[in-house]
Amino acid sequence: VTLASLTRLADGDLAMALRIRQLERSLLDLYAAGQIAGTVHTCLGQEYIPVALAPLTAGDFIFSNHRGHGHYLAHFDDLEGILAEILGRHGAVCHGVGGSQHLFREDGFISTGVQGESLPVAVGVALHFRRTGAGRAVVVYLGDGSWGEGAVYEALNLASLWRLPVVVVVEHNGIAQSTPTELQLAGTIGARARAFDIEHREFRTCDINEIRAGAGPLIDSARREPRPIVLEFATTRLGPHSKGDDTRSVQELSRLAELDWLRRYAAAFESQFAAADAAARSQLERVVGELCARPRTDWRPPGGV
Ligand SMILES: Cc1ncc(C[n+]2csc(CCOP(=O)(O)OP(=O)(O)O)c2C)c(N)n1
Ligand SMILES: [Mg+2]
Repeated sequence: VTLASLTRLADGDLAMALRIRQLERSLLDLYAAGQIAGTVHTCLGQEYIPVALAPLTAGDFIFSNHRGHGHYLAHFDDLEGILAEILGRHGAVCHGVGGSQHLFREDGFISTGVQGESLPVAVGVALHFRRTGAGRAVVVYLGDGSWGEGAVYEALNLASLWRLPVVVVVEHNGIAQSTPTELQLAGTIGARARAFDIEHREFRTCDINEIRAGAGPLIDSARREPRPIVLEFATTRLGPHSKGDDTRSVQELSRLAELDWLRRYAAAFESQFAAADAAARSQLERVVGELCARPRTDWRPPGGV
């Protein structure tokens, strides 16, 4: 991540990025309070990536991973649906049976907790889009660690060979659970993409406006030609892998906190930030309160199991 200065965001973009930040903070609190069954992986520090990409990929099909709350919220702006899903309350986007890691919307979103599973499936969907002339792309969010899965390379091969509209978004936060990337990844993701004749672009900035300007034409060309592309983001995982399981040193965590886009944005655009931050906090407080008062989901598959 570079420390280059950030440009002023549209109010809507800032609101969304802060809504994601507050959702993730609320989830860690709710987990600690025993309100969540299963697990959560938060995207603290990475919020700006899906916020930047969402308007560039409207109408496309999003494949997300275990760290997908921000992806879902940025692409569908459905705070109640995801929070109800994770809390297992009425109004949940998948009846409360998917939880944090397995979200699904027929109109364009699916996530999985299985690393490396999504890209082959996404390539199949992209083949369908290409054959039917749907004019849609698939967008696949992957972590750096998931480049250790062999299925990723079979999928890249076919996506390139068959010229499929696949936008691979790599959130390279330098770590996979507890393994630093330099201990598990030989070479670079860029070189791996190029080995399949796939264009790769790396973004080291946290500036949403700059990311959009750079990624927009590439995503359009992936959809139009069509062809696969890889967009890699150098980013920071500020929180634990999941809950309370951060293996990094205090020094490393404070170094990363210095890079936090939010902290830097707050210093640069004080009054805009203060208003948006207060609004996001009160929105989360209100929605969490409302949802915790709702009955639990009791959905069963039609016909029973
Ligand atoms: C096939 C498979 N192996 C292992 C795991 C356990 N696991 C969950 S997340 C994770 C690390 C993923 O790292 P990365 O892809 O860099 O994403 P990040 O968590 O950093 O966002 C692992 C090993 C899993 N979910 N699926
Ligand atoms: Mg990672």
